[in-house]
Amino acid sequence: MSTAVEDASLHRGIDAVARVAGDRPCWIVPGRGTWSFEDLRAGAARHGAALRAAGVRPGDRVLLQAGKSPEFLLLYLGCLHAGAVFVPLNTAYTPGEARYFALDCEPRVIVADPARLDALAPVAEACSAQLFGLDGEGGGSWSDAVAAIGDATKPAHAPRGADDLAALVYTSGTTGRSKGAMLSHGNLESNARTLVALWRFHAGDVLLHALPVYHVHGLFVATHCALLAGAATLLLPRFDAAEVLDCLPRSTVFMGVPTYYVRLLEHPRFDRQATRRVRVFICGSAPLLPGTFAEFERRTGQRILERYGMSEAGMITSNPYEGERIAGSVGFALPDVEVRVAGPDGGELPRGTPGVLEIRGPNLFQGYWRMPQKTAEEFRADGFFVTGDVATQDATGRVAIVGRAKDLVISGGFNVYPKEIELEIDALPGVIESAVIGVPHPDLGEAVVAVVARAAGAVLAERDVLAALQGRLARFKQPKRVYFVDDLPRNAMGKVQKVRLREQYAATFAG
Ligand code: MLC
Ligand code: AMP
Repeated sequence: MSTAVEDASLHRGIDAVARVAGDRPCWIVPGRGTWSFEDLRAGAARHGAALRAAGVRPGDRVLLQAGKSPEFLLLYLGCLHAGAVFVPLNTAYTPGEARYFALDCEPRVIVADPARLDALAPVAEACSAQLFGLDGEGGGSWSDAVAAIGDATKPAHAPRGADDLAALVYTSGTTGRSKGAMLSHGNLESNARTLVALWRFHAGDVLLHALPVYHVHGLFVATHCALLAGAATLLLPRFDAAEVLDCLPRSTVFMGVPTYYVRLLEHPRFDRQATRRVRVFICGSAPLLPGTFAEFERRTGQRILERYGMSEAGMITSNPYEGERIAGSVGFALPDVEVRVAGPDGGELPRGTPGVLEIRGPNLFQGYWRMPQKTAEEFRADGFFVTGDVATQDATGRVAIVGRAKDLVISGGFNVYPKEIELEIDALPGVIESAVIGVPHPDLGEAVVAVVARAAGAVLAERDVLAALQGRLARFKQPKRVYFVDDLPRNAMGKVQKVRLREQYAATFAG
């Protein structure tokens, strides 16, 4: 915690917009109702007060693993109000996985879906956290705690410096251990304001929000853009193509991962008429296939605006709002972000040569939580961060992501780190070793496949491997197929040749 001279709390920025927006709708939840910007202001203050009442002090972590709802977002805003560090967790994580995150970030408060409270009770006890429930309808003991805050209680928000932490977002690593990316108030606000200007967000917009709110895409990019523009958000609990289609005529902006666009295009109703009010469709988190981009333009007459980002930096590059949006390109560095395509020593490569993308800017995170060594390894001496994404940049500065130096699978927009799954599979009796890869999947972009070297005579079938992973790993990380081999292919250095495996199993989900 720093002694903030100047208050640079993101709460202040959002609250200033909300005060002006007043009674205008902020979140519209079909089937539940509408929350105005004034409701948001009051809610953020109440949730902040309830956090304080639960013992949360500025800089303390608050871990949330619950369904998407206005209350989820109010708790996030309450954290900003109280100066706490918000730690959102994917709802698909098992209690075992949640335990790892909790022990790592040592939250003062854990709020989780009521159905998970029994499983999480030992976790909360292990890290001396208070445990509350919050369901997708806004009910649960957390809401009771918020309701118990009297109307007369109007605490001032906690002032925060630009470098003070606002959130920890867990992102896995090549070692299989997840790292908490420390995002500051300054990181989040600068990135959001840049995007509001670049994508021309304004108070008349209606953002259709179908993304999960525990990741950078749905929580920061989508939510912050609408809030800081004073725009309304149609908040859907999850992505459902038919429901999105129903809401599009009331919307002006849509954001999604490539799978959303693939699924929308499967609907015959998805056409020019259905999309006529939407001024921009934004896509990211995983590569958008040129075929999807082209088919989208054919059907709607609009070009998807693809952008590129990551948990450690929010958004980094974007195709232009005005100007050409090109398939296979993620556009240009954001106005306040520097990018360079570099070789292994960090030296910039000639334009057109593929290399690892390195970035620097006010959006760049403060390092990995309690991992100074790991943080130092990922930064160059001049402050550039090594993304692990392989890119090219053309003469005009346009960036294309052409591969990944990091061993990562992106399935339906969720990151899966093979090492984590390999460690689980390798521990099974009868397994010599395993290699987990991503192969093309028509719906998810990539799907997780495990290739397992089985010991001679071992009786181990695909269903045994899958059954063993059940309950240990979130479902989206579990392989969609398991193949058995005698030996994994290796190069002269003895390294498993995943490229060969990806080629060999590329057609697993074809057709
Ligand atoms: C769900 N399942 C998945 C999956 N999502 N499997 C693999 N990959 C996924 N992404 C599995 C479930 O475990 C279940 O398995 C089955 O699919 C059906 O579950 P579901 O919940 O009904 O799935 P569905 O609602 O269709 O979800 C798919 C999806 C969702 C694509 C709509 O995953 C999604 O919203 N993804 C968005 C992720 C996202 O926001 N990423 C942003 C990261 S931020 P079974 O076997 O039990 O039936 C980031 C930075 C940046 O990357 O640049 O933005
Ligand atoms: P995460 O760590 O979950 O934030 O995921 C970030 C990663 O998603 C990046 O490092 C990229 O590998 C990938 N990514 C995000 N946007 C794009 C995009 N438009 N095209 C290709 N990959 C992307």
